[in-house]
Formats: sequence, structure tokens, C-alpha cells
Amino acid sequence: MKYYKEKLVKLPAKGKAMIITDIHGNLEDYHKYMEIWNDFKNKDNHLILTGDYIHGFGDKDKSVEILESVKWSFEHVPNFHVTLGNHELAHVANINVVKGGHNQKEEFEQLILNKYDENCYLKLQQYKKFFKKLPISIKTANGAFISHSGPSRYIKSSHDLENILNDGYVGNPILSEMLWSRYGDYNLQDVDSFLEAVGCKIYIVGHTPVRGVKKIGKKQMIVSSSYGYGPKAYLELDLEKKLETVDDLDDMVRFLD
Ligand SMILES: [Mn+2]
Repeated sequence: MKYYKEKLVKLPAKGKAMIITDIHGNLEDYHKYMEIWNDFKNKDNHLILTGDYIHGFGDKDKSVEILESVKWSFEHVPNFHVTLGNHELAHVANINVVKGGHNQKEEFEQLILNKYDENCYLKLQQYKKFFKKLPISIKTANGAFISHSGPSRYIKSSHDLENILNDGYVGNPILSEMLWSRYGDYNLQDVDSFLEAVGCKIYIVGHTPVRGVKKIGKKQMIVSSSYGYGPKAYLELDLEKKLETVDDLDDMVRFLD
């Protein structure tokens, strides 16, 4: 079984990486992405799921089914990478996440209870253990940095990212900023400083719902693969192409039918 000790994963300059963000319990979209991945995968190609695949709304919330599949693939499928999102962190750090009057942490626990009955406690423990295995971020040899959100203004080097869990999951301001910060919490200068500190050129995130993709200055791109406004986008990142600005990603953006 694969077990990530490292919290910063590094990908070599070979092949491509399919980057998918914020599924939020939408099983239909998840299946579509997995079909694309099944055609796309080979020994050099990667899949990166940047967190927040759980926590949807109402009857359409298939968080548990998606999580079971993500967990299985992470543990068994080569090159299937998953980073931690703030909605997964909520269960590890015992933080309530409330959206539109819904306590999504409690609703997820209810879904587990409905599905697994007396085994629900065991299942929740398994899921928390799985979330704790996940890396926080990924950097590619050609200079792309990928995480759920961020950057954190506290990060001064790659070393800081490798050791981001030294202060644990609870009350860790660096981890919080890497998983919660939106543009406005940080500015363009913070993005530049962060990228210089970690030796990367561009920064790819999800977390904030946008219309497909949105560029933040010249160095950051937000991608909404399912939970967003309008078109659902993902990236087919070329790991061998030279990257300088997010404009270099223009012809790597793909849309879900
Ligand atoms: Mn998020």
C-alpha cells in the first residue's frame, strides 16, 4: 500500500497530469472524470485531485461513494494523487464547515451512519486515517505548484512545506492558509514571493468557485471542475513544457461535456 510520509510530492518532467478540483459530492461528474482518466492513464501520466471531493448538498450528495472510490484508487492505482482540501481537513481537525445553513461535517457523518449503520464509527476512523495520509501540495519539475488553495504567507521554502504538519492538523495557521486562503486574503506579491520561495513558476488551485478557470495575475490559476459557476474545467498539464506564466496553460485547459 502506498503511504505518503512526505507532505510535498514532486513529479518528474515526463508525461502529463490531469488536474481536477472540487467535486463536492457530485458522483455524475466524478464518473465522467474517471472515464477520462481511464483513457488518459499510462506509466508517465498522472491524476491530481486537489481536495474537496466530499461535502455536497441534499439527495445528490454522494460523498461517501466518491470517497470510497478515491481512497481505493489512491491506495492501489499508480500515479493517482490526492491532496488534502479544507472539507477533508474538517474531519481530521474536528472543524465545522457550514455552507448555506448546512453543517456539512455533521451531514457527512450522517451519510456514513445511513450507509454503514453500526460500522459507521469504524468507517469514520478509516476515513480520518486516510485523510492523514494525504499530501498537502505537489510541485512539478517544470515549475507548477498545485494545492487546494493558498498560498500561505508563512511559507519561506520547500522545507517549510515538507514539514507543514510539524504543528499538527489543529490550530496550525500555515496549514489553514494553504487550505482556506482565497485571493484577497493574499495578494499578487504574496503569490510571487511564495513561488520564488518554493522554486516554482505558476500556482494552480481550486477552492474558490469560478466560471471554469480564472487567472489571478500572471502566476495563479483557479480551476473549478464541478462545483463552480458554469463551465466545468480541468487541466491536462504538460509536465515537459517550459512554464513561465499562467498564459502557458491556455492550451492545456479542458472542459467537461
Ligand atoms: Mn475548499
